[in-house]
Amino acid sequence: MHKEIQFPGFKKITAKNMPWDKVVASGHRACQGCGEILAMGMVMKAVGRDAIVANATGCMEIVTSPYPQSAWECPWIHVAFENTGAVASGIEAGLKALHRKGRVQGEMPSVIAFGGDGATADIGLQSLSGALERGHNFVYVCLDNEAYMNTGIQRSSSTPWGASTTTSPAGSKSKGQRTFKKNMPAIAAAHDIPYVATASPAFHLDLMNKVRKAVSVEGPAYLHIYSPCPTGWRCKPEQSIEVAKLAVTSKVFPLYEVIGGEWHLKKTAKPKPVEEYLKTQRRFRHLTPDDIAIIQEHVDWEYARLERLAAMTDSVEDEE
Ligand SMILES: Cc1ncc(C[n+]2csc(CCOP(=O)(O)OP(=O)(O)O)c2C)c(N)n1
Ligand code: SF4
Repeated sequence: MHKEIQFPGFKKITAKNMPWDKVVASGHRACQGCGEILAMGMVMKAVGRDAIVANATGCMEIVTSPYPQSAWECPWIHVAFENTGAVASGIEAGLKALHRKGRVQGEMPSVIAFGGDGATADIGLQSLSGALERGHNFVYVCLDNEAYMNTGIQRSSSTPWGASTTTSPAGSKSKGQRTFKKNMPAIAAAHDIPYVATASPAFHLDLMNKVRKAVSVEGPAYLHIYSPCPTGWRCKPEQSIEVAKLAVTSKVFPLYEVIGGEWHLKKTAKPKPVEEYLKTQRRFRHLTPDDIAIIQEHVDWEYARLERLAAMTDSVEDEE
């Protein structure tokens, strides 16, 4: 059902008023060209220091917090895969209680939860679903690098069809991952929460303004951020932003928002063939032209479904 959604206090980020403060400091231990750390840095730049972060197990937790060091310049807690949503809920409920009792006053900090695709779409899905359903005022960010990277490139339910991972290896009897990517943003949207969006570090202003909307909206918000992993995808570190851009322009990872049940799609004017995207990564190098045709058909089908959802709410925008 359509709901009128407000973004109180939303302040748009432009190239001119880009915040200087980093919140996630340099000197962390992420690999070169890591899309997750780029995306996480952008999210925190947009949110600012007035935040409490719950960070699930995974690459981003490991590379930013090797004891006794920390890249975090705001309150931060490490959480397990399965309870990220629950811990974020507890932080938000605790803040509300302290506020009610007068023990904290003024603006409440933003509560942000980060998880990889394994943490989000697989192991932590249950507690995330509970947190979304109970309506906690927090932002959940899925940093999607399409596998369990921290433990050595195992497939997740977010791994795309045909990708070779250590647990879906391509070989003479296998084409790699046998299932299509789980549609996690649609699962979040099905909870009827105020705000869901997909974003990419290749479109940094779009990403940061979606973050600003997510923190300003009252209630749960879910952001699904495409995050290239040169180590696991076998692509060049210096090309990870190019890969992220190609994912959007080939319709593999479309950018859209779901605001109060309305789907707003930023349409790709002249889509590139998926083959251009696939050939940037060695995890797809074994695919035959027939396999690529299967992927293209699936991408077109998914995109047409998005267009229909957006058209139902008159929200298809042409590319800028
Ligand atoms: C319940 C549970 N199972 C397995 C592990 C081991 N483990 C630690 S990190 C990780 C992979 C994380 O994958 P993802 O959430 O996609 O994050 P990424 O490392 O790719 O950023 C696994 C399986 C764990 N910590 N807890
Ligand atoms: S393995 Fe991938 S996700 Fe993890 S730090 Fe390296 S590039 Fe980033």
